[in-house]
Amino acid sequence: MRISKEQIKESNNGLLETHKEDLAQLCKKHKNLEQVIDVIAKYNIAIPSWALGAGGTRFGRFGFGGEPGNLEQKLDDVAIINDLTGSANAVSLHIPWDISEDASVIKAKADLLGLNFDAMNSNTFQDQKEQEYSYKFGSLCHTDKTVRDQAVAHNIEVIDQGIALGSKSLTVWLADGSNFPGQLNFRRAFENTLSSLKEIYDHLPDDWKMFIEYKPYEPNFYSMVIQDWGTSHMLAKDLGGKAYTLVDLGHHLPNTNIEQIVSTLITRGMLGGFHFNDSKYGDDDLSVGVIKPYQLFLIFNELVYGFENNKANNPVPAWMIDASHNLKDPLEDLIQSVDAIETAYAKALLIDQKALEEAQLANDVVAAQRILQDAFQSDVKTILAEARLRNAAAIDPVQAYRKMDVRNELIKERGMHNAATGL
Ligand code: PSV
Ligand code: MN
Repeated sequence: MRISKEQIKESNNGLLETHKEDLAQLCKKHKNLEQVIDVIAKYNIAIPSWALGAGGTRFGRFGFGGEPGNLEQKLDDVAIINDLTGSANAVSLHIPWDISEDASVIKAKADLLGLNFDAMNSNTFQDQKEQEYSYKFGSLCHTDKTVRDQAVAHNIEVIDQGIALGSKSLTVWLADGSNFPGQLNFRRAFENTLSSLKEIYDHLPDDWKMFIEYKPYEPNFYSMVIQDWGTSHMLAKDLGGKAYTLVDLGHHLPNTNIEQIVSTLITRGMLGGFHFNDSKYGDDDLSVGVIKPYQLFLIFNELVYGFENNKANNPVPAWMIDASHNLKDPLEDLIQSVDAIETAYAKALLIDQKALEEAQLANDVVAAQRILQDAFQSDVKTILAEARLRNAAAIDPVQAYRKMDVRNELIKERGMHNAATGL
């Protein structure tokens, strides 16, 4: 199904008047309001193809009616999110979960829907049916060169698929590591990983980027070969100028200061990509902003500051959601995540950076805190609504989605028992 411009207009009708009044009020309050609205209106976040169906845990998965059963239907779902929010014009594919049999058909469909292909994600953390060698003891780090070669070949295949779709980047996340002390030799695992990554990197077109994602634990619980941003940064530096670190918000030990990591990476020109999600305990993959919205705001503060003072010529990161859940309607959930990301971004854009710098230089801790908290406590709903209106999207996307009864339309179209590929 496709949402029409008329449906969106209709959903906005009852909300327009109040919105205009709110906007007029807000204009009086913030000097840089127009600029903030403009940034938010132009901002886009890639939707992960694997989050469009019901997620699961290792204990179970509860299906959801009208799930997309193939890649074409997943694109339709991303278009629904994009039409409603005006901020999700890209999809990030996980291969082989979302392999496209005929890339030209998929590309044509995406073009028609106004969607791009963001980073391609390889998968050497699961064995596939037709696969010759197992990744049980690792992939790019494996002790056996034949297994490493197979994992390298898979990544090269993913790059080739991405080229056909118009993507410009590859995200490598490795589950490689060990569950027991002594199981692997750290040094050998690192060297093997680096030389495998070099082979993949050599295949990367000049205008592509490689993002190296780190994670401290899971699925391995004693060691992960790429456990932290430092390891990722080291690997990227050894590979060359097209390799960057990717920060997944769920891939840190509890209470890690992620905003400081973000700042350091931008300072060094090494922040390539972002996976947004939220967590209470580990890599919980909860909807963005549900647990630690202040942390997300502080991360955006570093992003805003980092890109305004971008001496290292850091490219604009690939922004992606990486959440998965087993309770909510995935489309409503993704809309909520897009909303939370933009909320944090808009609040960070309201920070008076000049005043903050003055407070910092004067060591006025109280003033610095007030400046941050003033921005965090600002209500930015109207800013997001105005940005959406300018993109011909819905003022309140979740409400519009419900009013249009999208899920039931999808169930009518696809049935109750379509199961999406993915986690
Ligand atoms: C691993 O936890 C990860 O964050 C990687 O990005 C994977 O590709 C993705 O999750 C799968 O959901
Ligand atoms: Mn991730």
